[in-house]
Amino acid sequence: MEKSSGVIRKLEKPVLTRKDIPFDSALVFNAGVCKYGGRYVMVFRNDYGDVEKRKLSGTNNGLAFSDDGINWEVSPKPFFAVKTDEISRVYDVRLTVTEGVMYACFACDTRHGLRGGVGRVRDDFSGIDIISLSAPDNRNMALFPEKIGGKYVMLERPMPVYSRGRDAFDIWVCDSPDLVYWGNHKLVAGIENVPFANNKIGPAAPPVRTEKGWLTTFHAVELIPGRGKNGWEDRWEKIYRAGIMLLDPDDPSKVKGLYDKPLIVCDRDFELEDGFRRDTVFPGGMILEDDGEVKIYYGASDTVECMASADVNDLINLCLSGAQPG
Ligand code: BMA
Repeated sequence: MEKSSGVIRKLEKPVLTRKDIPFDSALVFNAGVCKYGGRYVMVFRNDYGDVEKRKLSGTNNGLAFSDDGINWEVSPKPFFAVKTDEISRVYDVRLTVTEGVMYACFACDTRHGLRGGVGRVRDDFSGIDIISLSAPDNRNMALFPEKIGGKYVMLERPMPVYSRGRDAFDIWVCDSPDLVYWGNHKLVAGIENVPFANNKIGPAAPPVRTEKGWLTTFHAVELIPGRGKNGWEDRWEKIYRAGIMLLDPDDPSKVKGLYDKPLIVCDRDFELEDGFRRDTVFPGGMILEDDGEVKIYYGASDTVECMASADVNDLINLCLSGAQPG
């Protein structure tokens, strides 16, 4: 079986599964995580439905808190769900604390396309106030934890279906004076820069600042036509792996190094067992601790939420060992 990088240490079980959720829950995954007010805060995606019949009926997002980043207490009610005539659901939240304020980037399904949202998490955790929604289609966004050159900065993954073909998506960066008006879009990395992707790549957890630059995970998708049944659906032909790269501290459109092999793959039974979409790793949270430990939170098989850790210098060295695209 394909293995995660040797620098990665995984916990022996997921940090959150549907069994931990005090409300209707079938799949718990793709969480955003940050440190705020001395605690760890998580917003996780919760797809609910009938697990026995393998039928999903909706999505909301739950909230959880932790003192150590490993043991989580889940709030009793769903935290963030939007359903209007226009918006059918919001999901895959990534949390970033910038200048002491907690923001959330999230995906938003609408009648007129897939949009990426930026919102402010209320101080009393009563919800998220939406600040801006991107033009469609663009739903994978991750905000940097600091302004650069006086501007908010965000990684994003526009979806140029008309010109690039289905699913040929890359990682871009843009900036904004106010989190509403986004511009100055630049390409960060293309699919061709990631040897283990043939389909699409996209931002994962919000970047963390290190002495060598912005360290950031990304998701990389390999499509294997004919791979067949790998989960609940009749067909799941994609493999989602997590990669890692290092971006220039002052100009994050410049890649200082990109590790040319997968960082995290699904290689544990608890990541695969009864998985909705097996072999899917989707990181949404990354925390750099004072002692150099990096915690990476990722959805596994679109079914459970897991955590792995690594030493920050090991991750930087991996990026610099395969230094491209330059
Ligand atoms: C993407 C998103 C993610 C999901 C992934 C794999 O397109 O929908 O939420 O984890 O597919 O199913």
